[in-house]
Amino acid sequence: MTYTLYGKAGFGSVCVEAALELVGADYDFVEANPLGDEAEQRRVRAINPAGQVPALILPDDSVMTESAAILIWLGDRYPDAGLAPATDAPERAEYLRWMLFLASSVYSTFTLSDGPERFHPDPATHETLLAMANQRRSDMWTLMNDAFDGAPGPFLLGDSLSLLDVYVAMMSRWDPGRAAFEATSPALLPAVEATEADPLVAEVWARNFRRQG
Ligand SMILES: N[C@@H](CCC(=O)N[C@@H](CS)C(=O)NCC(=O)O)C(=O)O
Repeated sequence: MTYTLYGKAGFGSVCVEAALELVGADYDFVEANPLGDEAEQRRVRAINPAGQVPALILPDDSVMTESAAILIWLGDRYPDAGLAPATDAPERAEYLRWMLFLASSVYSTFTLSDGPERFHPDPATHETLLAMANQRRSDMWTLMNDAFDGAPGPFLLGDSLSLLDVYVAMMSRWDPGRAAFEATSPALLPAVEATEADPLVAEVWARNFRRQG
């Protein structure tokens, strides 16, 4: 059962890499830069027509994309790893809610940052678009932070690490940086720190976020 993960250090493949490590799956990592030159972008589009990573080739050779879907699928596919609430667990609804929130409301702001020209052709608008994407991201972190304020912890869904923690921890490292995340999301921070203290997660982080503390 070998997977192939297409990704790049520090990009959205990080959470899938961590999930594959945590479930104990065999996988090969193939470096693919969706923001690289035209040839590199063509290579990514050959795997994922959206031109994005992560993309995961499953053992049956089918292709899976969309980070939240991949995490949810892996969590369900390896129930013994205990990284996702079972379909009948009380935490399941909250797990799905926030996994999808992160993909649709937080990650989507990076889609704008990665290519504002895809949203408006006039370069004169891009500075404003980028500023609005940053503001929107900050607002969404605040909203999620408020929802988890006072939650028992130590992880977002309670006693044990889930792929929701891994997803948040990855995005906490992205623009505008960890200090900004700490300011907007103090209630999420303890779970992020507990996640990063997991030895397997720490190894993945060391490979992917070399320049950040
Ligand atoms: N909805 C996708 C978004 C993936 C995504 O935007 N990945 C970034 C790298 S972190 C990327 O490939 N950006 C290049 C682009 O959007 O053209 C997912 O959740 O997997």
